[in-house]
Amino acid sequence: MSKIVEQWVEEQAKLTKPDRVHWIQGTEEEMRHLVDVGINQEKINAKPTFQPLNQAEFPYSYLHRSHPTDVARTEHLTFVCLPKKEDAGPNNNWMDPAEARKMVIPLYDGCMRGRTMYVIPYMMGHPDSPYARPCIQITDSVYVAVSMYIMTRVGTRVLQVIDERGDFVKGLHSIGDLDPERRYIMHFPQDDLVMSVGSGYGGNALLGKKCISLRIASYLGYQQGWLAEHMIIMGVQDPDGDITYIMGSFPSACGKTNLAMLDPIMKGYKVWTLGDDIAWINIGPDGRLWAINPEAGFFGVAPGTSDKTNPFMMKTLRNDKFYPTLFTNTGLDTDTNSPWWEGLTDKAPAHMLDWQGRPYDAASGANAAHPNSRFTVSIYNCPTLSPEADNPKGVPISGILFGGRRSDTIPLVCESFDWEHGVFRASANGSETTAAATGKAGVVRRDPMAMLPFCGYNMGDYFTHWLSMGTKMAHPPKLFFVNWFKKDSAGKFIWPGFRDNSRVIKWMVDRIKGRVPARQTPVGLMPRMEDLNLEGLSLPDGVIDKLFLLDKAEWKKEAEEIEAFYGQFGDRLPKALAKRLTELKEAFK
Ligand code: GTP
Ligand code: SPV
Ligand code: MN
Repeated sequence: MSKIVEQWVEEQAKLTKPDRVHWIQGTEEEMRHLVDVGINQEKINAKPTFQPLNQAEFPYSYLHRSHPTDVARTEHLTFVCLPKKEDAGPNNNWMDPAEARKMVIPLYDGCMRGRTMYVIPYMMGHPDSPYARPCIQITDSVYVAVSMYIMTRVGTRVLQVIDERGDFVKGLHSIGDLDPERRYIMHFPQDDLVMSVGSGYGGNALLGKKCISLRIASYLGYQQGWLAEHMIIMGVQDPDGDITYIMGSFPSACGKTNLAMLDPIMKGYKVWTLGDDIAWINIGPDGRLWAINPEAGFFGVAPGTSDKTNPFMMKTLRNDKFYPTLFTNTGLDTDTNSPWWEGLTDKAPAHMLDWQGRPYDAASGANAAHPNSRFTVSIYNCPTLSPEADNPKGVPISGILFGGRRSDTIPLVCESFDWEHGVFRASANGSETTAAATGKAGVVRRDPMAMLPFCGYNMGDYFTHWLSMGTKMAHPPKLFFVNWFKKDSAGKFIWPGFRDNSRVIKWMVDRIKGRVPARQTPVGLMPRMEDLNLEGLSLPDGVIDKLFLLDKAEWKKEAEEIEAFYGQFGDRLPKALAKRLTELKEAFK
C-alpha cells in the first residue's frame, strides 16, 4: 500500500461518504466480479448497468445504456483552473482554482452514500515506459471501473511505481445525480488533479482519457518539453517490408479509429495499429520524435463501423480475449440479442429496441443507435496490433497528418513546405462539428491540431511550444493535411474514403522516402497526378479535379476565418504564424 495514495483516498472518502471502499487489484477474477455487479446490482436510470449480449456473436460483451441526458462530452461544463485566466486561454472555460473547489466540493459532499467507492490504480502508458504516468481514479460507477480496466493498465503494481516516484495524477469522479445542471469537469493542472461530477459517459468520466492524457498531460508537456496529442499512431508497411511510423490528428468522430486499423487497398501494403486516439510524443536522443499510446483500449464510434468500412474493428469486437467488450447506447436486435447501429448492415433488423431501450420503429426516421454510441474494447483484441505497441520507448515518427471534416476548401492531400508552415496549417485547421460533443453538429469551427477541447493551457502558448519542438529536432517528421470529407452539391462525399485513403497514405510514405517530387501551390506541396495510385478506382468525371481544387473564393474566406480565430490570442500568437497567415491572404486576395 502506498502512503500518499492512502492519505488522498481517505480524504476523498471523508468527503464523499461511500458505504464501501473497494481497492481495485487488477485481477481477472475481480474484473469478472465487477461485470457481475453491473449485471445484478448497480443500476443507471433504474436499468441494470450491464446487459449480457449474444455471446456467440460478440463474446464477453455487454450493453450499457447511459442516462439519456448524458451521451457525449460536455465542453461547456469543462474547465481549466489555473490562477490566471490568460494562462487557460480563450480556448478554455476558466475558473480560479480556489473558487472552483469551493463550487464543486459541496457537490461531492456525501455523494457516494449508499454506493461503493472504487479506487483504481492505473498506468497511462506501459509500466516499463519512462514516458508512462501512474494515476489513481476514484469513481462510484462500476461502468467506469470496468471501462478503466479495458482502456488502461490497471493493477496494484502502480502503487509501487507511485511510491518510487512520490507522485501520481489524481482523478475524483462521481456520477452525482447525473443532472446536467450539476455537472462539472474541472482540471487543476498545477495539482495533477481532475474533479469530475455529474456524468458517467466517455471523456467526462474515464478520466485517464481526455482529462489526464490530454488536458493535464499537455500542460505537463509544455513545461517539460514534450507533446500530448489527439493523434493515432500507425505503422505503414510497404511491399519491401519496411515500416514507416506516422501519426494522424483528426477532431472527434473524424476518422482516427478507422485510419488506425486501415486495410490498405493496394497489394503489398499493411497497416499496424499502435493507437487510435492519443499519443505522447518525446524527442529521442537521435533527434527524432518518438511516440507512445498511453491507452490500452479503444473507445470508438459505433455508427458507420461495419465489415465493409472497418473489418479489423469488427474482428476486434468479435475477438474472445481476456477483457470484456462494452457497447454503449447502441440499438438492440431483440431477435438475436445483438447490438446494432446505423451502418452496421444495409438493412435494419426487423425487431429492435433503440438506444434508450424503447421499441424502435424504422418508419419514424429516427436513429436506433445514438450518433455518439460507442464500443469499449481492449487494444489486445485487435488483429492488426503492432508488435511494437508495448515497446516502452515507443516508435520513431516520420510523418504526421492532420485532417478534419470539410465539405469544401481543403484538398484531398497537401504537404507543408516546412515545420513552421505545417504548424501554421495545423493551427488553422477547421472541421465541421460532430456528435462526439454536445452542441450543434455540422458547423465549421477552428480546431487546431484537433486539440481545441483538449489543450490544458493557452493555445497561443501551445503554438509557440509546437514551433519550438521543431527547432529542437534534428529530424522533424514531414507534416501533411488531408480531407476525406469533400462533398458535391447534393451533399454526398466525393471521395470513397476508408480503404481508399491508403492511396493517399502511400503518397505520403513515398514523399517521406524521397521517392517522388511534389508540385508547389500557395497552400503547400501537392501530388503530381502520376504519383497518385488510382488503380481500380472509378470516380465520375471531374471528381479528381474537385478533390485537388484550390478555389480562390473559398480560400479567401478560409484566410478571413483564420484571422478572426487568431485574433483571440492577442500577443500570445507567435509572430511566425501571423506572418504565414499574411502570406496566405496575399496568395488569395
Ligand atoms: P473519436 O473517437 O471521437 O476521437 O473519433 P475518431 O476520430 O476516431 O473517428 P472514427 O474513426 O470513429 O470515425 C467517426 C465516423 O466517421 C464513423 O462514423 C466512421 O464510419 C466515419 N469515417 C471514418 N473514416 C471515414 C472516411 O474516410 N470517409 C467517410 N466518409 N467517413 C469516415
Ligand atoms: C472524442 O470525443 O474525441 C473521443 C470520445 O475520443 S471521448 O472519450 O468521449 O472524449
Ligand atoms: Mn478522440
